[in-house]
Amino acid sequence: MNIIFATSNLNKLKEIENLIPKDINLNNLKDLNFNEEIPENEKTIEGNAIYKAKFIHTKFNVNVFADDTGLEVEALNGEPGVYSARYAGKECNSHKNIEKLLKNLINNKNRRARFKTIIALILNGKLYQFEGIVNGLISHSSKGNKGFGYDPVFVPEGYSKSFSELSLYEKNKISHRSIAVKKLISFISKQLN
Ligand code: ITT
Repeated sequence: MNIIFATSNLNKLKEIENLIPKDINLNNLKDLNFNEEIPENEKTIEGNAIYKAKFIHTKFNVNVFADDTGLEVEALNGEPGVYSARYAGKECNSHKNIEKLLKNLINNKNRRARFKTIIALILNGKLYQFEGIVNGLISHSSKGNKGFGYDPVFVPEGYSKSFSELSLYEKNKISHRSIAVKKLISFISKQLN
């Protein structure tokens, strides 16, 4: 079966490539010659995931899934959440987003946070959703050089290292994205059999 992963984030693509079994032929937006950013204007992570999947399905009429992910920090009432990508404003990048996050949490003892991924799948015209959550703590400074986004400041529950200090293999054992992707694969595999 052919399926498109509707993302322009190559790190996400790299993370999930190893998880997808051989009987699912994973393609990406470049394979469709689509090089634009899909707009993300919805107010929820679910809304953005569904919007991205529907956008590509409407344009290309293909089986497609999209991932929207947010970092929800308890002491910040769930922020940056759906605004994780542009937390530090329009001209932001991961470094600036992390800087703002650490500043907003300065002197705050409650470091509890979670990553939440929603995958929206459109298979044969029908919409399905899969969720993955990992709990953890926000560290006081960036640690490690692997991964992407907020990985340098996210220490998953039960670990003393940040996601950026873990290998891709180790992150994939426990991450929000891998939990959602495993549910997606299990669902698709049942449709194939
Ligand atoms: P898409 O093309 O798939 O939309 P994106 O980078 O815009 O790619 P999201 O909106 O889902 O993806 O991501 C929101 C933000 O959360 C963005 O700043 C990412 O860097 C960050 N993020 C997403 N997944 C992450 C992960 O596994 N670890 C750390 N940060 C992550």
